[in-house]
Amino acid sequence: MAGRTGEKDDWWVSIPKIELHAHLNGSIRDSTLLELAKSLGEKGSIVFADVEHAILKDDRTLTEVFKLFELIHIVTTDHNILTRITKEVVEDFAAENVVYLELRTTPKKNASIGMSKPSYMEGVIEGLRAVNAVEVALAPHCLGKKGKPFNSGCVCGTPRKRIYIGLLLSIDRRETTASAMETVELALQMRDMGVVGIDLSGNPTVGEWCTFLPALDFARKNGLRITLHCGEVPNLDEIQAMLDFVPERIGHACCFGEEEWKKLLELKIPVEICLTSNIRTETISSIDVHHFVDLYKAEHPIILCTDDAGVFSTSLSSEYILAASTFGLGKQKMLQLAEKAIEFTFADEEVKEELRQIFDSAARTARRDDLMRKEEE
Ligand code: 6MZ
Repeated sequence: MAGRTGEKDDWWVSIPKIELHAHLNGSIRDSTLLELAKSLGEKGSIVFADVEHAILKDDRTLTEVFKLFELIHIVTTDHNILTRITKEVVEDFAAENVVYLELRTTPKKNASIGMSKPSYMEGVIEGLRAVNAVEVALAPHCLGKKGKPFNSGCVCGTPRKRIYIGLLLSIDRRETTASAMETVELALQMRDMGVVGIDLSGNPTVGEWCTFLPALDFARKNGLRITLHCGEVPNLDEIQAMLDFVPERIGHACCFGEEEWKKLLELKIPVEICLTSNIRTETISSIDVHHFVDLYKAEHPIILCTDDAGVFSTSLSSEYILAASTFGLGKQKMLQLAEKAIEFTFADEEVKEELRQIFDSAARTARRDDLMRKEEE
């Protein structure tokens, strides 16, 4: 993923960035997905020739995306594979200078391989421990011994870059109330393992808001933060109900009517914006009419995110380049946009303060480079 931008895009890769909307299995590397699918094909569990096209295809409607997720889940729902994917995804984000990553995933069960929701998450946590390229620090700072990385691999004597990680447990819209409640209970048990909140996601044409509300209420009462996929399809009653819940953040906000816009702006709920995802899935007809621009002009809190960097062949740097070039925003403005995301993370104040220092230093470097360039001209 990090390699998807070219040399002229180095600046965008080099600036610190915050990723708040990334689905673990959607961020899988193409190369890993192909390799794993081939290996399942060789074992006779799937017919590789049938799935190769689905994996390599670039443009997918929302329905096709959820079909692809079914395939991805067949390939990845295994403890060791989850560990590998988690490690790779974190290292890919770190390679493009994501300094704080909120990674979300749906805990799954698969009795045939002895997988429960807790053991699924153990696979993910092992992946965080396996990260080599950077130091992993969990978002609630008070958890670990201060200054001690969560991962064990070390580059002797050489200080490594650090990435802060917060985990969000996702509830899939296909789940029952009981299953959603189970996920929230697991999230509460895992607060000392970097879990900071709950996400509601999955095929937006499936399931009812009232099914998930008891679990989301319970999560909130117990101090978990909540982000909802909201308005990926035009279901205005549901959008209204979700806004009335006043989640800490929402994702997408593509298919809002006038009333819903008004409410969103009044409530100032931060929006996770996923440009490439919205265009590829055709939830927005073209990039120049994307609501990013209206929200940006209204100074509404927004955060640029990838959604599914693997599935949509994108990276966070590419999303910044796309926004800057489409909406005519200069580097200074984009760096400010990146920095503002700090306030919308589910991290504690101590981590936020460390992130502020990282961004202050990046802003100083950017100003100095600007001055030097002007002197040379
Ligand atoms: C809604 C999405 C999504 O949880 O297995 N997911 N839900 N809208 C989207 N926009 C395209 N992209 C991904 O990651 C994959 C799961 O995340 C949700 C879906 O439930 C998908 O199955 P995990 O790690």
